[in-house]
Amino acid sequence: MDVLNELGLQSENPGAYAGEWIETSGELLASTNPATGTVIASVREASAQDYARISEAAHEAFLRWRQVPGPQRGEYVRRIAQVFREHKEALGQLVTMEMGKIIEEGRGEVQECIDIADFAVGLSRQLYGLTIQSERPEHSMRETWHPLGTVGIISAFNFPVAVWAWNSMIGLVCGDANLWKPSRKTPLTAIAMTRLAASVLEPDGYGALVSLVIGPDETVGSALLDDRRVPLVSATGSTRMGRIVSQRVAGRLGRTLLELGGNNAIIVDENADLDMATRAIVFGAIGTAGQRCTSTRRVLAHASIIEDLQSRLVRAYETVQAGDPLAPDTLLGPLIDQDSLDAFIQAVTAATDQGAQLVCGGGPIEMTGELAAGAYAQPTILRAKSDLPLMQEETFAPLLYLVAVDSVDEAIAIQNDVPQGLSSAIFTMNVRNAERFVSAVGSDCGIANVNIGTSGAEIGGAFGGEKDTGGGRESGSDAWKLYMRRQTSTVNWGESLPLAQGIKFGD
Ligand code: UN1
Repeated sequence: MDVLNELGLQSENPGAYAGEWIETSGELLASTNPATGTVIASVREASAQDYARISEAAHEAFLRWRQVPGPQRGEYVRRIAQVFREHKEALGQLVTMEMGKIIEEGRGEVQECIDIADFAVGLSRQLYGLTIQSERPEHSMRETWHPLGTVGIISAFNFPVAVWAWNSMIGLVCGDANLWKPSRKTPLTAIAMTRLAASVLEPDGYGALVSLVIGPDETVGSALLDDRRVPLVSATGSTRMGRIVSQRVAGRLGRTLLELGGNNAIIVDENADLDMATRAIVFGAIGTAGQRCTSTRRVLAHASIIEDLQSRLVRAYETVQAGDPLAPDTLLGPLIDQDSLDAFIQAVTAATDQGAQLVCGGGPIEMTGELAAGAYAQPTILRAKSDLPLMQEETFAPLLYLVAVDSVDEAIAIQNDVPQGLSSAIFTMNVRNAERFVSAVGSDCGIANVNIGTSGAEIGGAFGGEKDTGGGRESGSDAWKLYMRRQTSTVNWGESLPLAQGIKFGD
């Protein structure tokens, strides 16, 4: 296949890199295309012994890299972005083949990697600290930021390349090494990205800065969590996984950056632009087949417009074409696997048992021919009351709850009344309601948008959320600070030794 050739993938690939590709000693893992069920290629997984070697190499590379000036580190990242640009189309296709999102979103995900790399290049000339007024004469005080060490990156299947790039491109300019443990459902995209980044770093002996380890949670995942050479573990995935990561890493007083489940709502006010709201809801609920952590799961609509909104949504849902995610007209690809489809069907059954009304969808889509093996879910809308127990949970599928509300205050209260706190949005033309939504008494989420949906954030902002979403912030803004260690230095350039707080000690 051309895409595999272009990206240097073989039919069997080593599942670990640490400055060189490692002859891994684990099991053979087949990566399948979720749309067709066919094997794309295989990966020889890493073992716990392989892990020790990779961590060692990453640490050794870090010790050298931290001495390279920031802007020079940025120059490497600039060249990495260039390599991503050159292979954007092939990478986008590989993301689609291995993960199942439609090609437009596959390309968009690669663009997100390019964007964060460009952002990181600019950052490499900044990484500013502070100067602070000292209370003592002839003293200066400042705060500086230094490289941290190896950043462990645990990523999920749904964003198989972008979330790694958010962490690793920032990590690189911050002077860190990166050790990536990708989802075992998307090992080939991880190998391809590593290969491209390493093509820039390896000739100068810095390949191990983008180390990779593919293997089971119980062996290599466990070793990563307990590895004292990894001061920061950045993990994306389920809240269940995040709790384990958080507790294990905290046990050794390591730092975590968690980006876990979402249960994102769009509030539609009585005077909202319903055309815009409909489009945002359709993209948010059906895009990536509802498998983004930012996917729209709940719509809280004013009772005066809910019937109109519902019929617009149903009409739009009817036009959504399910099919081959590589085909340009397809808007809905498969779920990642049959387990996901089973969980979706169970959620629909449980929600209707709890009193929700099915508006459309609710079952699997039977595909024919090549796509018969794909686990396709019908885009589904359920009308529900705000106290539906299942609405507290995140179902990773195109399943949307539509709830009637009588005011924006009521909508905000319902929106916040879930364990998760990632993304949120309001559609309104009322400036008071818009500002209230983004105020201290409004949305309790990490992301709160006005007249924009819940998903599809730009890289420039800090990304993450509160409560069961884990509290982490990655990507843009000043998220880089988590990837560095802060140092406060007070320098005495005078000839006496005054003590702070005016203390006299023996003089
Ligand atoms: C995720 O689903 O883990 O905001 C990340 C978005 C994307 C990133 C999603 N830029 O939807």
